Amino acid sequence: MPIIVDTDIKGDVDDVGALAILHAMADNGEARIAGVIVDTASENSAPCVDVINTWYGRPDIPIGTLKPHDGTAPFQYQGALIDGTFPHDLLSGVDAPDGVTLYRRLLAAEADGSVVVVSIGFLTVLKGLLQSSADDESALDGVALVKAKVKRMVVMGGGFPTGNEYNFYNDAASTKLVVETWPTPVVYGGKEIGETVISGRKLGQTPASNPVRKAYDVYSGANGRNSWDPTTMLFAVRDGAGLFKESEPGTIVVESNGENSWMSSPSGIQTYLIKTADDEAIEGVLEDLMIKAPGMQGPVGGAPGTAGRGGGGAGGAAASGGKSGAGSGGAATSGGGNRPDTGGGASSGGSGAVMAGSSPTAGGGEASRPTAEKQSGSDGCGCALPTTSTGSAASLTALLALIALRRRVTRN
Ligand SMILES: [Ca+2]
Ligand SMILES: [Ca+2]
Repeated sequence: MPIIVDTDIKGDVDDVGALAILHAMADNGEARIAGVIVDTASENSAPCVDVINTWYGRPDIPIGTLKPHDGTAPFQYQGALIDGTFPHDLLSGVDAPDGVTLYRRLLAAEADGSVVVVSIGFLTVLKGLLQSSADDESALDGVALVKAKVKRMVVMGGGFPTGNEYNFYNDAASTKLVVETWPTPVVYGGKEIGETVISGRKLGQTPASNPVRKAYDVYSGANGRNSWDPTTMLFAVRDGAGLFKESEPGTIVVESNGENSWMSSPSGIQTYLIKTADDEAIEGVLEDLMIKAPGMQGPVGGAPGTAGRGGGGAGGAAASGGKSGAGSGGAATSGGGNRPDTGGGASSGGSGAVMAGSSPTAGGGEASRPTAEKQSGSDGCGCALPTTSTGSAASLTALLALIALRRRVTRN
């Protein structure tokens, strides 16, 4: 299942958590990450995505971004991620392709009706996609291209049955256009879904070299964060999985100020999420994914981090088994994460503007939640997954060869 993530990774750390659990699920073979679109004007957002992708062994996942950039300094945890501590080669969003262009390229390369778009930020670039015209990427205009390629979109936004939520009101005009014209099914994860689900508190069990841990540390100490984006991501990949169900079909209604309401309708192609499990159960699933070492395909827990990062590429390769390109799309490759991004920089960080010193605890509020752990049944379990223990040396050798090849290709 090819996934395109649309993120405002900047102001809130739960975008980092959502990317982390997506990579963990990709390592399980549950999804393939086709690309990531940044919907903020921060030139520091795309490098943050590249840091996370690189940590998980997928350094070449295409990343596009809203343009032009606003020239703002790295914000809060952004500074800690891109100060050179964590490897990545996309050093600025300036070097990333335009988000609409990349959307069109990614969609054109995928099989008809296959793509899941996960929007965990503003709908600004999505508006641009819907308003786009035929170009070198595709002969279809934006609406037709989405209709052909996108199976469904899952959106963190709004509140249900009524709401007034940040992702929606921050760019209300884009929100209104997208929700009123998106031509395929949409599932909305409202603010109320992730509001009381706290995740990220177990990241201290992972290596200090884990940028996800670092981002959460900088943002909120060991207190975790509300899980608006992670819950939405979890549903996008796993559907209900005993944790969520969809509402009756209907249509979302968004006012010009971004407030939303809901109209049930048997002919509607939109739904919103309803929780069917308690928050602790959802937290357990999210935490297990969030602390899963890159590339590991076995159970979580037990000396996280000892697996190192070498297996990441193997996970990426395994994740590419979904439907790929056949029958439609163009010449672009469809292997998970093997397409070169356009980041030109060769070195991996090393300098850059370091803003890490200041670490205001933005967001605030949720620290009041008691940290007493309820050991949910899923902790340390991950039971169903097989442990593959053979062939690791051989696969490591193959992986190193693959990395060497990829470097040559990427660097021209
Ligand atoms: Ca990269
Ligand atoms: Ca977000």
